[in-house]
Amino acid sequence: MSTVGKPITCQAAVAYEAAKPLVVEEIVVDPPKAHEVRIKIINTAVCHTDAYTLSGVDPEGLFPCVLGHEGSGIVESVGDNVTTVKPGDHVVALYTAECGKCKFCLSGKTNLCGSVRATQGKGVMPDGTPRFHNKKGEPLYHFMGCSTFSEYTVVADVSVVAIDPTAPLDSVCLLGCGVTTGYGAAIKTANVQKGDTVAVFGAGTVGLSVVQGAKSRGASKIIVVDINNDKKEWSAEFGATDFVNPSELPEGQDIVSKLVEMTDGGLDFTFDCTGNVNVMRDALEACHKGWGQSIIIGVAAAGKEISTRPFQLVTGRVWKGSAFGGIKGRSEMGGLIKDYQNGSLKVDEFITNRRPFVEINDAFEELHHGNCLRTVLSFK
Ligand code: NAD
Ligand code: AHE
Ligand code: ZN
Repeated sequence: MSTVGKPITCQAAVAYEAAKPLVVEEIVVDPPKAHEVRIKIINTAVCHTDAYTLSGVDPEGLFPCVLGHEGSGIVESVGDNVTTVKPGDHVVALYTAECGKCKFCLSGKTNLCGSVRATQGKGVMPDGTPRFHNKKGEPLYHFMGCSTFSEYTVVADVSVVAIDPTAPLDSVCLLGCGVTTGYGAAIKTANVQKGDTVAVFGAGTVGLSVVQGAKSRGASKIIVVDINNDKKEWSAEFGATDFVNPSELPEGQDIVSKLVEMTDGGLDFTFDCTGNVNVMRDALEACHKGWGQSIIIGVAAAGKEISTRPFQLVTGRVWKGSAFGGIKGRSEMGGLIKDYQNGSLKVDEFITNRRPFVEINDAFEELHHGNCLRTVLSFK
C-alpha cells in the first residue's frame, strides 16, 4: 500500500530531555510539503555533535527532538516542486544545505547556505512547522535539518543529495558529516600543500579525516595530539607521522613548545577537532610565526569563548573556522563518493562498530571509548 501523501508511523529515537538516554519509540512522520523530501533512512551514524546537543550545552539545542545528521537512505516521496531528487533515489542528508541561489551560495566564498539555516536552527521546516509528532500528538523538533535518528525523516530539498545507487549506504552515511568535515577542512579550507607541516588536535573521525586529507596532499609531517593513547595506532593507520599525548609531556614542557620544537618554529597548519577552547588556543599558538593557520572545526559549549594575545595574530598567525569541511554538499558529494569508490578516500576504515538502530544509546556510549571511531546503525 502506497505511503505517498500519508503520515507514516515508524521507529525513531526521541531526545525528550537533555542528558537523558534517547527513547526508542514509534513516532508519526507527516508527508513532505512543497520543496520537501521524505526519506526512508537506511543507515545513520552518531557524531560527537549529536552527543554535544544531547548533553544540553548546545545553545540551539531544543527538546523534545529527533537528533542525527550523519545519515543515508532512499527517497520515499517528494512534495510539490521538488525537481532535484525523486522517489527511489539513494541519498545523503545534508546539514549544510546548498540552494545555489542565495547570497552565500552565489558568493563563491563559502559553503554555508542561507536558504534554510534560520528555521533549521529553530528545529522546524522552512514553513515554521515540524513534520514529527509522537503518539500523544506532541510535536517533536527537527535537528540540523536532517533528523536521521528516525526510520523516516523529512528534509528541505536543498538539504539532500542524490548519490550513485551502487555506493553502499551503510558506509557513505559517514560522508554526511565526520569524514567530509575533516577531509574537506584539510583539502579545501586549509588547502594543505605538498611538504606542509600539520598538527591535528583530537583523533576522532573528524581529526583522522583531516589526517587523511593532509596525507593525500603530501604533507611532510602530520602530528596528532590526543590525550587518549588508544588513538596512537589509529593515527598512524590514517597517515600521521607522529603522535603526542600532551598529558604525558615532561615537567615544565607544554604542548605548544613541544610542537614548536618538533617543527623548527611551528606548524604551517593546525586543526582543532576537540571542541575544547583551551586546545583551540594551543593550536593557534603552535602555528608558525608569519604564516601558520589554525582551523577550528570542534564545536564548543554555550558560553565558551576563545582567547589569545592579539600579538599572536599581529605576528601573522591566522585563525579560521570550517563547517562541513567547506564542502558544498549537492555539488561535491558525487566527487567524494567517487573518491571513496576508487579507493582514494577512506570511509569504511572509520566504522569500528555496527548495531541495529534500537541499540542507539549504546552507540552514544561507545563514542567516548578510545577504540570506537564511528558506530553505524541500521534500520534493517
Ligand atoms: P570524537 O569524540 O570522536 O573525537 C574527539 C577526540 O578528541 C577524541 O579522540 C578525544 O580523545 C580527543 N580529545 C578530547 N579532549 C582533548 C584534549 N584536551 N586534547 C587532545 N585531544 C582531546 O569527535 P568527532 O566526532 O571526531 O568530532 C570532533 C569535534 O568536531 C567535535 O567537537 C564535534 O562536535 C566537531 N564537529 C564539527 C564539525 C564542523 O563542521 N565544524 C563537523 C563534525 C564534528
Ligand atoms: N548549534 C551549535 C552549532 C554548532 C556548529 O558549529 N555546528 C557545525 C556542524 S557540527 C556537525 O557535527 C556547523 O556546521 N556549523 C555551521 C552552522 O551553520 O551551524 C551552536 O554552537 O550554536
Ligand atoms: Zn557531525
